[in-house]
Amino acid sequence: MTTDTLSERVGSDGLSARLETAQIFRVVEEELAATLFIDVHTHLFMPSLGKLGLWGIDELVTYHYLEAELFRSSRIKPEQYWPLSKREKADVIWKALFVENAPVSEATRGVVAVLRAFDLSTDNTDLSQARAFFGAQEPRAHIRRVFALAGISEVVMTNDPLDPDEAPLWEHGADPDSQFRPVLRLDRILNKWSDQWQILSSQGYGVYADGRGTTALEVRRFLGEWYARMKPVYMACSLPDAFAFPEEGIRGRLLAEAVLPACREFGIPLSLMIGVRYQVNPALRLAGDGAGKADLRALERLCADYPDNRLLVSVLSRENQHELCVYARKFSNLMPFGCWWFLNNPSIVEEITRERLEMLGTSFIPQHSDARVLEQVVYKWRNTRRTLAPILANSYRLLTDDGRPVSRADVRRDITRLFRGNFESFCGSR
Ligand code: RAT
Ligand code: ZN
Repeated sequence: MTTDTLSERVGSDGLSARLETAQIFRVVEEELAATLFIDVHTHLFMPSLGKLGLWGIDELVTYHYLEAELFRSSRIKPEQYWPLSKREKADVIWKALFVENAPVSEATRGVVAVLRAFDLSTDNTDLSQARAFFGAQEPRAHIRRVFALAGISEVVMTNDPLDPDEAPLWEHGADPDSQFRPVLRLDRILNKWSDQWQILSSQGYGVYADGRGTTALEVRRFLGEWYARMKPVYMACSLPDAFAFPEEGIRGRLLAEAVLPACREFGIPLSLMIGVRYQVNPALRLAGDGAGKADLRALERLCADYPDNRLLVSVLSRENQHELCVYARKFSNLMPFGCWWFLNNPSIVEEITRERLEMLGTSFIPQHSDARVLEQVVYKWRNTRRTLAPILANSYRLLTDDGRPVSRADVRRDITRLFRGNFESFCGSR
């Protein structure tokens, strides 16, 4: 249901009327369902970026979250798995995680919920019915249907200008799409400089392996050119648990002398996703990263020393969540967002979201999907709504108990702020 149709049904009196305690949960559920969210971080791609955009059952079943689970429930070894075709991989995972075991993990349940959303069987022993269904979809109409099922109006992409498959598409003028907002992702530049600097150098930028001379200025010029090409809503980088700032290394220098000044110049935030332990098991490839507790004093320095930069921050370790809230209370240029990757499970989302509401009110962005496969937004946003409804309702119940009545208009304003307004105002787009 759209917000408009809901308000017609409710009427303006109903909007401002005090809610009885017994009504609160239902109203929160209705408002969560009626609000179209902005998905502030995904790995989805707009149609003009062609084959980069993943969708359909074989991609859903071979999501790297499921690949990690495969090696726990099957005897297959990574070296036997990787040479298989995409279909063969999906068949192996389906058999191990969906046929021979009950798909109770968050990532496996997600596939079940997607099948159900499209009225497909959820307990078939093979994927033929689902393959026939997804194979018959027209991509653009399918995207519209998926967004409607997920209750989202737009998604934010992850666009790396040094990705050899992606960069040429932008250079040839990929058609923008208002439902897919670009993000200038800096992982290759900031985390893999020793492999990447020669690519910039070969493109005519005066950069050096050790970062001397014109390097930082030239990286800034590179960012400026990509800003003009992509019009990103923010720049972004994932960072290890050992991230430190300030630091003498190349990453610290490029951050201070190229990235932060460029973000200030363009008036956009920098998103930092802190706490990855890259490739703790390289045999698992994309599924081989782990998580570690970071020293958030690096974030304290960034917030304090760069008050004119805005930082959108997600931290991967559960142990860092409370500190992140404390820092957000100190620095209004810090916006916590999402329950990222290993945290996107109902038990942990519940804990983190309650803590954030208690410490920050509605001044944070509760969740992003991190979807890599289009249809994942259906289950990820469904799960977010399901987990958040009782948490929000409980906050309003406590508030009512403490003496402040709550109306549907309050609930609508808060949900809109959490899932749209905070992002829009932090990114300067509204
Ligand atoms: O959650 C994920 O899919 C991870 O693999 C990462 O991509 C992470 O979200 C990131 O953006 O670095
Ligand atoms: Zn991501």
